[in-house]
Amino acid sequence: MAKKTHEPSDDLPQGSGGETQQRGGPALTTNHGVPVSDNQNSLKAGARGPTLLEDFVLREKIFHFDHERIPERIVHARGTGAHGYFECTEAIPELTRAALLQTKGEKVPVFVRFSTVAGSKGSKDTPRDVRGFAVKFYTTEGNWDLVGNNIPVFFIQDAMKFPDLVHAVKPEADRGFPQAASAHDTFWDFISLMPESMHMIMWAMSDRTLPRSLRMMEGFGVHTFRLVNAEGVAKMVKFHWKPKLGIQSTTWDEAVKISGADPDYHRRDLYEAIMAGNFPEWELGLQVFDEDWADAQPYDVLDATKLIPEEDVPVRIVGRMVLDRYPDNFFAETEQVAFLPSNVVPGIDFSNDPLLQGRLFSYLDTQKSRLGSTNFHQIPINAPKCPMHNFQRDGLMQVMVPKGRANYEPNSLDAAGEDAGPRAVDQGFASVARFAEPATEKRRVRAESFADHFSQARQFFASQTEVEQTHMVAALVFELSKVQLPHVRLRVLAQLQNVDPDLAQRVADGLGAELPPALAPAKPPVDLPPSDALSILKHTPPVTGRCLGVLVTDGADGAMIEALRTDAEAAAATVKIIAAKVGGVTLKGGKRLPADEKIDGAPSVLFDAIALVVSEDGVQPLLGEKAALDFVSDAYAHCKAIGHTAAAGPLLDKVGAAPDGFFCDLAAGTKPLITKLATRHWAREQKVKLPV
Ligand code: HDE
Repeated sequence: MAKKTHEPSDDLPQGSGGETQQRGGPALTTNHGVPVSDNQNSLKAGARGPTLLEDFVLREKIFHFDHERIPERIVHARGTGAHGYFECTEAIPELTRAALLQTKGEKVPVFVRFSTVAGSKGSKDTPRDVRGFAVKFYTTEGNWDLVGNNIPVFFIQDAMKFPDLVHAVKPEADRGFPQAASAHDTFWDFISLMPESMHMIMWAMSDRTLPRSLRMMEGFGVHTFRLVNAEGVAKMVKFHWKPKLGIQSTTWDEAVKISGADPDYHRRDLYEAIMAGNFPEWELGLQVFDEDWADAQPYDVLDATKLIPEEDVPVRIVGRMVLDRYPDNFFAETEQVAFLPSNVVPGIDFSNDPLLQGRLFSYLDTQKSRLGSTNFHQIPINAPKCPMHNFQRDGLMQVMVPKGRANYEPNSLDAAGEDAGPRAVDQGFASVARFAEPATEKRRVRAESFADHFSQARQFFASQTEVEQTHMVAALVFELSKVQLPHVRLRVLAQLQNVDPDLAQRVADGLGAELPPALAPAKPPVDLPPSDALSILKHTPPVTGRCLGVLVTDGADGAMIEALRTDAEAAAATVKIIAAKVGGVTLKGGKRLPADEKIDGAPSVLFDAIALVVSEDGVQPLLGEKAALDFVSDAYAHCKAIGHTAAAGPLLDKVGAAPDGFFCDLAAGTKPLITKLATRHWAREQKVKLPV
């Protein structure tokens, strides 16, 4: 290897062709441990001759690369995850013998994966979609996987329909699009023929499917499960995750623009928060009830299209979960993590929910095909963190090396002084008798108690604020406008009639369609009392974890920028500086301030509120910069708080941003802007949108 001194002038060791030949650090080896002498050049017959088959270093490297991808998940392919811990904050031995809920203060490690449902692995983070919320608890009695969503109900009641649902929402089979979108014919065709989906559709068309951050979503186990105590007494339970940061969503227009500006918006947000030490946190809550209570309800607790209003069974908080470590390697951990709803621990059991029962089969099966081996449980992210012994042996990619010859049981090898292997234990997992179903014949039927498809859908709509209802109408109008088959649109409208005639009329008006009569419901809906827990906007989230985008120019007031930063940090929020050039600006007084982002790389959709800290001279060039004008007009249209200096006037005027209660004159102080970081001025929406 020659050390050349001609360009490039830095100190990189170079080979004879000028290629960088790095040295130092641990030895680079093949997968079999053989040290490699050259990581730049394949073995050739002469400098310009053919490459030799003998080159095992090249062949191994390329062979491994060729197989780097594994099949993506059939659904929930796009996701991101984090490590953390679960801490029991209230011991509940009277309800469950699950080890992780026996002692207040006891912690177990967790791994969480958040996901979208419909898009493939490389799709954007912010489609209108349900989010997966899957938690693996590594308990002292094995792994418990709570594989839930950010919505407490589901589209279908029976596992038999899941492949149809997923086929319908995925890109259409003939054309291969649209990607990560439900706004197309086949999805709405299916939905319009599945009245049981209407409750979930209300949630899906609400702002819940446009989360501002994965840290600001609720999570739900969806199905009814059971808790079993040491005496074998079982209660029914629904699991809830309540985010410490409250729930917040973006607007649809924002989500669309974020997709372009930063398709990794949610994973970046999670990464940045954890790396900055702002660990996301949720409380684990339970709704516990018994079978007699369940039998007295007008809906069936085994029906995954129904929820239990929190007003009827309050959510009891028993633990908290903190995500404090981002994975070291995305593939090894987030991609290879395999969740199984069938992973429960002693003290937790299933219900007869037919959707859950189907899932108990599906996930084990999918993991075997996705990860390629029955030994997928040995991958570190999937392996239990408690002792694990059994007589299962061999298989593709077995990495454990079991000792001795006891690979069967019963055996008496111990009588000969050999290791006889593990034995079943009295305290092991034992299923408790399920709900007694009097009829015992085998039947393919849907229980009549599953037939009311509309009452809770109506309750959800009625529980929303006017703003949220308007967003739902707009979402339905948007999605159905993308449906090209007129009869499908009409059938959805006919279904919506059963949810709420006013909603149906508004959607019909938005489409410019005649409202058809209601389809006959299997069971006429009833009016249920509204539930505040179902609304996002009836609750005010904290400012913690929000991000302020500060647009600065030359001549800007450095003290004001510092004050914004100090106030934001005091509220556990962050600030990003945006300027015309990423090198930054020269502040009043001559000091330089570097920028975090260049203006066209950081549109205001990426921030919770904006501040325009500009000088009179500095603002002039921005008046001719579309990205700067969009920065302001989008923040205005998305109802965000706008902090400004007097010099920002021309910028605000040029985009027609008329001052209102969410305009903050920064000369009068920086704190008022920070207090508005987590909320929006929804009244403004009427000024920038046609009514729906
Ligand atoms: Fe899933 N689901 N699902 N699902 N699901 C999968 O498993 C399936 C359902 C959920 O981050 C797959 O590992 C069936 C409900 C999440 O890795 C697959 C049925 C809920 C994740 C599968 C359902 C979920 C999945 C695809 C109906 C909310 C991502 C890859 C019977 C409670 C987990 C995989 C992760 C993933 C099947 C219904 C949530 C194909 C058959 C209801 C969060 O096995």
